[in-house]
Amino acid sequence: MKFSTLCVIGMGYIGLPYASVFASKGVRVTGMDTNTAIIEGLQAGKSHIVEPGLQELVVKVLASGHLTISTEVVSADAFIIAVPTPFDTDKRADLRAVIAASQSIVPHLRRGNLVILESTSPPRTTTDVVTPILEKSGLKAGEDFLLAYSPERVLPGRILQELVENPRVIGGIDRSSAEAGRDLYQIFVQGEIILTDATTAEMVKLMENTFRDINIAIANEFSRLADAFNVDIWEAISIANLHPRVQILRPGVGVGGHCIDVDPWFLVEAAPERAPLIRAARSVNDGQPAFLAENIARVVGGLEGKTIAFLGLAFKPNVDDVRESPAAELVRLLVSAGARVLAYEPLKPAANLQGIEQVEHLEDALSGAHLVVLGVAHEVFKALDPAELRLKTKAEWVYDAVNAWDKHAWEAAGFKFHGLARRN
Ligand code: SAJ
Repeated sequence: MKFSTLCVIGMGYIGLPYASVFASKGVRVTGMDTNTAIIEGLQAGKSHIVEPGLQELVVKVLASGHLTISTEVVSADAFIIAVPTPFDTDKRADLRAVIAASQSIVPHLRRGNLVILESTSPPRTTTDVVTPILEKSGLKAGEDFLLAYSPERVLPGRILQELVENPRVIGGIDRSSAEAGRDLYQIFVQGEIILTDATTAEMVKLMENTFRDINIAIANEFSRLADAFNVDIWEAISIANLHPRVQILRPGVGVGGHCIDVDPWFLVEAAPERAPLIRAARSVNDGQPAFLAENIARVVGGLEGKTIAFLGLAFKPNVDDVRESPAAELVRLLVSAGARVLAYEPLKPAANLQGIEQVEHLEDALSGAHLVVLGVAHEVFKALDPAELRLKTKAEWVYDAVNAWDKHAWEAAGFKFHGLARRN
């Protein structure tokens, strides 16, 4: 099948990069979003997402006329739904955006069109939720139009590279839909394209992120055990990982973002009695900020009256995304334990996070601090020189929650150095 026009619904972390890459390959793309602030920014050539290479690409495809930004869905050969699927307070998938996006396609759906759902969704969403909505058009899925689920699997920070190079799974509601999906993504995907059915593709996506969540949970649990036995967890992991079939991930502040800490719940929700391990891993990872807050309090002899310079609010290193950030959760716990915390996030200097006092300059955080906590291993923080920091703060302690700093260098600069499960 040939595709010359495409409408991408949702101009977020996934939709915008995809729309831009398709446009750069000569497809006429309309990028649609309901958020007028995002649309106005994009129309003015400003990407609202910090991702290497994206701003330049957006400017280029807008200028070439291949990408048009709109608040309306338009007719096209293919539609991609790339809207958020968060969970609600009961940890159940909130599919309102997927439902609204599907409904918005109905008036524009024509015979021969292809619709792709990319948003991470609970098993059977494509067949049981999206299909009946699209069929309100009077057209029949599989007969009159094609429908597939194709999960995005790109890593924030490497999106433009991974969306081209990663293997791509396309789950059709029937074989022709999967094949049409392959024809669409072949426009730029260089990785292997694997065809399957829609529900398998939905489950594959959830299994990938759940697998990672459980692996991070065991790393976090090991860090707590190492702390109890006064073992340096980083040394222990590096030795264990010499085993040819062991690959322990990194313990840290916890798991955040909008994927790995959300997606496992979609499996729990679908069959709670069958997913005890997934639920347990979630609670270990969700509990990691509290473990660290207690650990930090112990190191400095209580937090009441202490001022902390806290470095990093993003959900992981080298991204500006602060959604569901475990570092932000740790800040809130330190505050509720009595500390004054001045948080510094160079990649998002004004994140406006509830309950968090953020400063724009590192110096403002450091000047009155008793303790410096490293919460996110951004490259800019790794590059800090302890001797230079010594001149900017009277802080007695340094606490590295993410194993990014060299203990000896900080001690040589006159700090008392502690970290997550570093031997005392
Ligand atoms: N983290 C650790 N220790 C580790 C690795 C990660 O504590 O060893 C933490 C991070 O700091 C962060 C969280 O886990 O808070 C998640 O970060 P991540 O880099 O593991 O993953 P995401 O959320 O940026 O992207 C994941 C990826 N999924 C997998 O690697 C299986 C990505 O490929 C998916 O496309 C993405 O979720 C998504 O959108 O679903």
